[in-house]
Amino acid sequence: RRLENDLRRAIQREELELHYQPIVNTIDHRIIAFEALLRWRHASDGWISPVEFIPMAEGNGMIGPIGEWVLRRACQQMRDWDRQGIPPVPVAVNMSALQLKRHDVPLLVRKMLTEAGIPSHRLELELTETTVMEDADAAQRIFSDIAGLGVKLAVDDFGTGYSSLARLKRFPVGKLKIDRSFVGDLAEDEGDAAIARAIISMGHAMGLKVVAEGVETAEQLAILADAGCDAIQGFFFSRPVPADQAAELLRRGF
Ligand code: G
Ligand code: G
Ligand code: MN
Ligand code: NA
Repeated sequence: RRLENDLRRAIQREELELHYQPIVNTIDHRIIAFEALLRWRHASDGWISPVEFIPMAEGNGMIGPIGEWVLRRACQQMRDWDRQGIPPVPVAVNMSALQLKRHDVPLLVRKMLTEAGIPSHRLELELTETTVMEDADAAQRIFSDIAGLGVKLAVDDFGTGYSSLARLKRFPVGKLKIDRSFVGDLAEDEGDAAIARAIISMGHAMGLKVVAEGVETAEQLAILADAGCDAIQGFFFSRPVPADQAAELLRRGF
């Protein structure tokens, strides 16, 4: 397919870009991190969503080079912000299960951090619940090797998969991100509110920080604050924005 061929050339044509969405402290609304979200500006079709091209990349082997590009760009961006004297914040990068199948991923992560001169604790990797719960010993070894570097791990889209609490307890993760499907109707649906509160309590009981995604209204924010949710991400505060706008948000202290 045409798009698939174009994707192979997207990196060298410099059509890929990372946008950054703030993750803010629930209480004082200060930015505690950014999530990096990949964007593809296609020469003739315009912006194409990762929902479309990440599965394509996973199918044609491009996920390797693209994942490497994303890690490098995120680390270089942190370095650039540091050089501009902007207060340092961690950046979270999404990793798909397929990327993590490669046993040399921990080496790659370390290389990107070293190249950019960024301390490992500034980088966070978001893995979906399904990725984390993967059974294979090899996968679990890769996760613990990455965590061993000092890189933080977060479980993304939490609540949509099947979690073994025993595995979660053993897994070297520091953060749960409540999937936005539970946040959208938080103010109207008591069931969703109960699920959000349960995830927050369970996460805290396991010593984890809990972030809610997809927060769009003040009502949702108030319910999550009341439930003790640590941090908030969503259009209520900011959409994902290009790097220069993200830097501006940081400079203003938000
Ligand atoms: O902004 P939003 O439409 O960008 O993202 C859609 C989906 O694409 C989300 O599930 C997000 O996790 C995923 N995604 C965004 N950027 C990346 C990336 O760099 N790598 C991977 N594997 N997934 C990404
Ligand atoms: O799957 P993951 O959580 O990595 O992807 C984050 C996705 O959620 C991205 O597509 C991002 O653009 C989107 N997103 C972030 N905040 C909001 C929000 O407040 N509302 C909605 N509908 N989507 C959001
Ligand atoms: Mn994510
Ligand atoms: Na999510």
